[in-house]
Amino acid sequence: MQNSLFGNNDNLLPYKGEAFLYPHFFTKEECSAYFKELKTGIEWKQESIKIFGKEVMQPRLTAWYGNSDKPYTYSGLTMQPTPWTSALMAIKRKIEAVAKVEFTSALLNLYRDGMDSMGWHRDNEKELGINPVIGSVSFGATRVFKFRLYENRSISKSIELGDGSFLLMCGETQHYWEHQVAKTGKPTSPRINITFRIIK
Ligand SMILES: O=C(O)CCC(=O)C(=O)O
Ligand SMILES: [Mn+2]
Repeated sequence: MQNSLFGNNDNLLPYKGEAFLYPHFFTKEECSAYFKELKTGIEWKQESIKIFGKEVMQPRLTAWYGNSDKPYTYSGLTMQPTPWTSALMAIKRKIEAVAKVEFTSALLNLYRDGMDSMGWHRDNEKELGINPVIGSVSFGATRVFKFRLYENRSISKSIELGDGSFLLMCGETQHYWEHQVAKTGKPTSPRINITFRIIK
């Protein structure tokens, strides 16, 4: 895929996948308005997940928004997403113009401080189809986002996702690369990330 908007058309990944970063996709004004609106206007929850049969609280707050005809399955439960807010819809429209797809759903993550994180994973749920297109938007504090080769961890690549950045992942990325946002000991203010997805 070619992406020449905003002067950045380089694929971040050396092979087997495509990821494009637009560091300043949103204006300063949009960033502060969206950050405030999402922080207070979203139904944030701290969910638990099962790890080796044990219930553990996720180290961040989350929320699911999306089209009502696209329910999602989580820990064996089918859940209805919350309908899009006008801010989420405006953000979605802006990235869709570049991604050239229509997103149906979004997972929102609120990292309250540097101790909040997301472990290594791939966004490869069956509902996302063969080559998922993931549009990831960040507001607030800059955090390090790391890719590593899933098969043998032999290659890794770190990028910074700052305020107003847009990361587009597509092609075979979710087959061959996993990603994470690690904890950091540095004093870190809150960050909101939205990963837009297409549930088939
Ligand atoms: O916070 C981020 O940048 C990553 C979020 C993520 O990987 C996800 O929601 O699947
Ligand atoms: Mn992910």
